[in-house]
Amino acid sequence: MKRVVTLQDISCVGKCSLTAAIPVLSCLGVETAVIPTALLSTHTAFDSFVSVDLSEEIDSISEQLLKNNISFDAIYTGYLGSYEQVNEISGFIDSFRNKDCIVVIDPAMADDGELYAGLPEDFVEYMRPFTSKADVIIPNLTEACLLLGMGYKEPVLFSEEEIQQMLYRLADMGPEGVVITGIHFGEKEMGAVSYDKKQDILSDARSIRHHGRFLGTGDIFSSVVTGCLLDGQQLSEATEHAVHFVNRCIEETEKAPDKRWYGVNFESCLGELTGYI
Ligand code: PXL
Repeated sequence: MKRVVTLQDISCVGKCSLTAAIPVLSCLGVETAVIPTALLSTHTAFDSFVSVDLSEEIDSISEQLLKNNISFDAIYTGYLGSYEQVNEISGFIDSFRNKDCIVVIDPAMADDGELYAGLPEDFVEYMRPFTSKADVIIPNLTEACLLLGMGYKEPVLFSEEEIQQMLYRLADMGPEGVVITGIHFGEKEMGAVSYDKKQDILSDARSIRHHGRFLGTGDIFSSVVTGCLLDGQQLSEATEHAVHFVNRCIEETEKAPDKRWYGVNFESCLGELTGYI
């Protein structure tokens, strides 16, 4: 069985980051180790929250894992909330990566043209060199613009040509694989685009467009891509599965009478993941 270590926060309530990544990766048949980078009462879209930074714990945890000869088939990072966390995790990657280990970085820091609440304004300056360590990066459209130093505009206003150039430019920054999420294909469809630099393959994956904001879907998306890559799938196939699964989670949420504003009902769909591997 493949083993991934995922490094991101644990939000007590919020249906995101580790509480989404663990069940999704487990259902994809991957042993899921975790390094919680921060403990939050809720994710940062709630009106108020407390956050405890766990950066200082990462070094001693790494040391113990190394002492126990533990290695990973993938290192997957998500939301990081401080410069210290980025620095510590950068060191973690240097210590644990090897030629058989794939590094997936979701530079989760912004959406809808805005940085997440509580992050420092210049956070992208730290995220940019960090993402160059990845084999695969999975930004949403806002994060892709930030990483490239481009202005943001409504997703529907990006042309196909512009999106393609963004994929190439992000791949030039280091990663072999780039997936951009939150792409609009006209008024009725949305999904993701991917570029596999080694194989020179561009692809897209689409589902019907849902209106509204669906928090945590980026974390679910990246977890599906990581699990499918560990299953040996091509980036385009992993992206196709992630778009399909996120669409299913949104459909289930929209039908639920108790739908929660802060996250999607991925729980109802977990059983479907076994069909992806
Ligand atoms: O889903 C991304 C995410 C993860 N973790 C925390 C967040 C967010 C987005 O707002 O605040 C703590």
